[in-house]
Amino acid sequence: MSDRCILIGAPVEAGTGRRGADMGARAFRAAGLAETLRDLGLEVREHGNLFIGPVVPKAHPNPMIGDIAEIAAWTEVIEKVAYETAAQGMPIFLGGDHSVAAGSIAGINRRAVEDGRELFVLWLDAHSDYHTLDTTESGNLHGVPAAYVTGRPGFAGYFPPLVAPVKPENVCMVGLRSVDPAERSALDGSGITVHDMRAIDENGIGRLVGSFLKEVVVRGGILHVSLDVDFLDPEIAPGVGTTVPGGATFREAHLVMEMLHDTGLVRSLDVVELNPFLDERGRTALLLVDLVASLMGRRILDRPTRSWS
Ligand code: 5AB
Ligand code: MN
Ligand code: MN
Ligand code: MN
Repeated sequence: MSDRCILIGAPVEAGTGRRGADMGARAFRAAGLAETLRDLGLEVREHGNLFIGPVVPKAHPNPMIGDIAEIAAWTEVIEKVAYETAAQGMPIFLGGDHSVAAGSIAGINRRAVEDGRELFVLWLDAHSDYHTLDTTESGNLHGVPAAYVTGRPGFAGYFPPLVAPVKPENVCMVGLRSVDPAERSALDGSGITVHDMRAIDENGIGRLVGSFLKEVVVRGGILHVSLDVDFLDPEIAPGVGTTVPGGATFREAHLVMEMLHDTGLVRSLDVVELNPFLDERGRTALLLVDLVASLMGRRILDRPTRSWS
């Protein structure tokens, strides 16, 4: 874990069906993200918000898909910044909808492969986001990034070419409770580890995440965390477009963040899908700042360092 955080705003909302996610990055800043990280003794570099120029619309045979050219342009910009900033510190991508992760993870893994490192991804989400362009029924491209970054077919000619796909075996999804039929059958046998809410109820989130983290340690990997706000229960995190009841609790989410910090393996982070237009007096933004603080080392009490191997 680097002592230098690089905050990168990615005001993308063309990947969702609801307006307002493009204000997410602003809300994280208003909720005091930079100040909170500095209070933890970290250096914070503000990269500002990314932008794309005008794009030429492009059609896809799937008639539900709308803004594919815009998301492709965002993916290209974000990929480049991810690749560059991964060599300078810990990039934190402030979404924007989850299509941001198509670019962030692609660029982070391009850097990892170049450095001879094995990248693992912890995907914290109510959804698996494992649709291809052909299987998405909503046409909302925040539902495809996990498929794109793991190299599922059908993106060529629409999304930027993927230099380095992440191995599906290196991806662990936690918190799932809304998976479409096409995603479900594609996940089966994909190699991706999936823990739905029932698995969390039965086993405890600490045990499930702990065994994944142990595997990353044993295999000498590094970790990217992709945190979709809807991983959290909507009762505590209402500021998101795609609420699904029965999500992670306050303590479950903090525990994951605290465990991630203890491993020292996290090199990059997405915090996505925050929609300030739907939030209540900033409470979702404030909760996310606190979760990032736990990930970056805030703790209740000091405790002996756990051995992960
Ligand atoms: B999110 C759904 N599977 O394809 C679809 O919020 C939801 O980034 C996608 O996880 C949710 O539209 C995307 C029904
Ligand atoms: Mn998502
Ligand atoms: Mn989601
Ligand atoms: Mn969502």
